[in-house]
Amino acid sequence: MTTRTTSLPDTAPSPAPMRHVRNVIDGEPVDGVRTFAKHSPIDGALLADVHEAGRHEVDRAVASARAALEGPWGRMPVGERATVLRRVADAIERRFDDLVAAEVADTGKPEALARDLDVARAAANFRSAADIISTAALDSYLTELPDGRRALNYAVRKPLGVVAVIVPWNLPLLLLTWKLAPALASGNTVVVKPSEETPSSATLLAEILLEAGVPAGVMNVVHGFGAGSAGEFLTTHPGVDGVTFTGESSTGSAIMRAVAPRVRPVSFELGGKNAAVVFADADLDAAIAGLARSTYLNTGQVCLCTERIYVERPVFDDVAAGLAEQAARLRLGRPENPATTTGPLISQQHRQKVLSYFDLARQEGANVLIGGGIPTMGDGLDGGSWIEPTLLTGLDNTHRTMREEIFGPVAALIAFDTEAEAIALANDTDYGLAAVTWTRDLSRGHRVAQRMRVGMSWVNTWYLRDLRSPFGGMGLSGIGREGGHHSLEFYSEPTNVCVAL
Ligand code: NAD
Ligand code: 6OD
Repeated sequence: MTTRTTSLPDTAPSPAPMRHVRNVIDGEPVDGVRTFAKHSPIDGALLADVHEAGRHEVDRAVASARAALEGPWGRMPVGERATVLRRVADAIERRFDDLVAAEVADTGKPEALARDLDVARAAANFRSAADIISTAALDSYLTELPDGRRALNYAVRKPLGVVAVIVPWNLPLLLLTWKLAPALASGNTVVVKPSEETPSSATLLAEILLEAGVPAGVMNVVHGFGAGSAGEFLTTHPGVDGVTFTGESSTGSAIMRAVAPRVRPVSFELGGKNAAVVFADADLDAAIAGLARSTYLNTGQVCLCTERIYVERPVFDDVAAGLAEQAARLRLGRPENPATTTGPLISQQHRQKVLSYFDLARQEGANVLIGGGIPTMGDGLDGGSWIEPTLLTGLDNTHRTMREEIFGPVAALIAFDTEAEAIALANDTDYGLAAVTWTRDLSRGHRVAQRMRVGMSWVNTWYLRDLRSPFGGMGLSGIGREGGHHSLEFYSEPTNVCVAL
């Protein structure tokens, strides 16, 4: 065990008052059938009691969404809807600090990260969806048949209907708004089921939407768990027209089974076991800094994070040493301390899972270059779910550590000798979400990036986003793409109209 506290003195804030997080149905706070406790990942303190929705509350939420769909929202002209979405973005910016506080309390992530990534993206997601729906085109054809008949074919976009939006805990507001904004832009109404670990920002967002003039019932929020709880009640509900889900691949599989009897569309953003490939000609300083970011951002709890690093043999030792040095520089600590780079894992349960992979890696023969355990934090933080940023070598693709998603601050380095071998190693996975290639040879960068069997392939950068570009995964990493017109395709039902001329 090592000690990893921030070098600056931390300021322990006075304990926040206990919060009560309720469901939001038809614009009103609604009690659940029982409550469950939400603990702080920072120090383990009890943060809130959360009202768990039962079948009855889920029924009410779906009925409220249906009524709103059939009301003015479902019939609102696109331009007007886009204006409302822009007002939501403005309202998010007005309530920026409240959203940051909610996100930081639930996740323990550094405040700067919540500001720069999570909450900033929430506003951007709404503006982007407003722009995209305002300029979205659909097919139209002038049809001329050999027998002389002529017709005008054109498609009109209708909402999918009442959409279940089920999201995880790692980037709660970013991932919720990434789905919610295009769903609303397309005229749908929604029932959101946030993660049981992060109930706060979704609840606050529902309030913000009402403030911005979105009618009650357009966004409902139900809290709870998956099987036997709100998640299952929602995905099996006959009034739900489609499910958009981000989370673990095994949960995606359970949701697919839940909707199968009613043949409803699903959009899945699932797990990953993402590879980075570093060629010997890469700008090594940039590559090492990029790898540190792609491995450790958000304590490794981003679906796009790198867990497998393939390095061309001549630079293997330099990359391993450089990345271990970067990991050693990370500062674990309180979110409000500007020196903090790295927060805790989301929960004790998730830490147990990540630690079990550290044990497995050792059993499989890994060398632990840095980390591999629980840090001693002091300052009242040892009840939190802190973990050491970790780097491994000595494994190969046959080991479970290299095949299963860990979702923590850990990656393993493996050497390769040829470009073909690097591509084969990177593609040797059941997942297919994201990859990164580091090289100064841009021809090779394009060539390798295109051969990666993933939905997102970066070259000399990572997690640089254009919100219009397609986002999603192959294999165990998901079904469908989100972003720009790709999102609109999931959230809309086009109807073709054919008029004889
Ligand atoms: P999870 O699958 O455990 O939970 C996600 C959500 O699904 C939660 O709201 C949960 O309550 C709900 N849920 C769980 N079981 C359910 C069921 N049977 N029916 C309905 N709902 C159910 O995932 P998590 O642990 O919250 O998040 C981490 C996972 O999410 C990782 O695997 C990560 O890779 C993945 N993820 C993927 C992306 C992406 O874009 N591909 C983005 C973020 C996270
Ligand atoms: O940036 C995004 O739009 C996005 N969907 C990120 C997903 C990150 C996964 O944890």
